[in-house]
Amino acid sequence: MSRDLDQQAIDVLRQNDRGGFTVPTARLYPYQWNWDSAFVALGFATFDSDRAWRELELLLEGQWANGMVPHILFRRNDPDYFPGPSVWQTPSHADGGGLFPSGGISQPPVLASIVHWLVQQDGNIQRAARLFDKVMRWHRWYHTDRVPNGHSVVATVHPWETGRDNCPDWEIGLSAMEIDPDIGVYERKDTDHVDPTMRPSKEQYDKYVTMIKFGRDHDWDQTIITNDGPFVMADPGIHFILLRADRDLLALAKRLDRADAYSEIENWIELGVAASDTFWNDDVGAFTAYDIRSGKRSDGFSNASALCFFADAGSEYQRGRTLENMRRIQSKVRFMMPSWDPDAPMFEPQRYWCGPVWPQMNHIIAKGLNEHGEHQLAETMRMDFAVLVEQSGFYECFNPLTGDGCIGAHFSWTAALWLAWASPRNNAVAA
Ligand code: 9WN
Repeated sequence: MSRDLDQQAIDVLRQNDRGGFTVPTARLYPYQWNWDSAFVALGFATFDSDRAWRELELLLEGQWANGMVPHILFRRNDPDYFPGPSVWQTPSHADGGGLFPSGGISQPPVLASIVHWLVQQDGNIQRAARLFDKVMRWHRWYHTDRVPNGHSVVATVHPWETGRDNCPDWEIGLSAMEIDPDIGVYERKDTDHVDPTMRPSKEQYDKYVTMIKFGRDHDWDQTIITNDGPFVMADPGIHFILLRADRDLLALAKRLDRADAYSEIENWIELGVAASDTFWNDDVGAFTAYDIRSGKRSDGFSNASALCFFADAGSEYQRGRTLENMRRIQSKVRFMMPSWDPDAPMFEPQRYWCGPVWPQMNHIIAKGLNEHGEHQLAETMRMDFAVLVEQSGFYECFNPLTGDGCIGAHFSWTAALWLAWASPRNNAVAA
């Protein structure tokens, strides 16, 4: 059974391979996505180490002159996806964009951690050395261009940048903004491919498109977008992933003997540790999102709240309360870790980031838990993910109450994390 699933997972990755880069799934997401590719590399690394590195190298081909690595790379136009390159209208290579059109925002920067783990596995320091400066420049972009004036926390300017698109966390920023009356008529494609009750609403899409229009109208000037854009919130997901990635980048710098980079990265880590407290919401007992402009805090526990362990952030008290929340949530669902608190308003077990379990989030949450001695909960998350795949297949995400697969099937990161993490073969490797 699991041997079959290993083979099926390899087949999914091969089928989604477009020649050195992987699409998340055919038709619904027909381009290369940023954090998807990083996780996908872990799957390739289990059977083709060269191909794993290639995935990351191709992702970095999309890097902009300012250092940003965009959330989507549009190597060629594909009418199956909205919003495509003609909507984003990002700068050409000559004007500071990447080698080809892309989105004008970024995504959670898990890449440095993945590069570090790949080197630990295959020792290929030459491949890592070739990526190092590019990853440094991306982190520098996050620590400068995405920090609003007068603040010390990395912001996010679009829910898509967080990778947790329609999480209820973003309602604070969304409800404070207006839909631009000039966004024009557009045709969504996602709801042609999958059940609309699993996807964001029309109003949310109008606001997502409004944010794109703002970027386009300002020639994708990231300083203007970060300071004056329609949506400026702080995401514990990006914050904790970046802090962990900074730590892994420092470890990588040491492995590569890049002493010239140490003090800059150490400074980022110091700032990141200090900024963690600004996410703490004592009423909830968790690190939650907040709106940079109004200071309003989200009152829900999301799977990003559980990433404090991964970042090695927070006090013993803060981590203890986070664990209490996770145990309460565990008693409410069959499968850990839902993306939104089942006790909070707006929980919907099948709607995207309002409830479903996400494989890549489970993986990094569990990694952090293991590193903090919470082995039982970490193993529950791994086993839950394994059962979800055995029961429903390689879906994008899963209903935490029933285990049904949601949205995209034959999904790349699900196949990759099956191979790299959940497959029983990994027990054999560890034993
Ligand atoms: C927008 C590709 C991406 C993931 C995100 C997920 C979803 C895109 C969309 O799909 O977002 O970036 O069109 O819905 O939310 O995390 O990277 O798999």
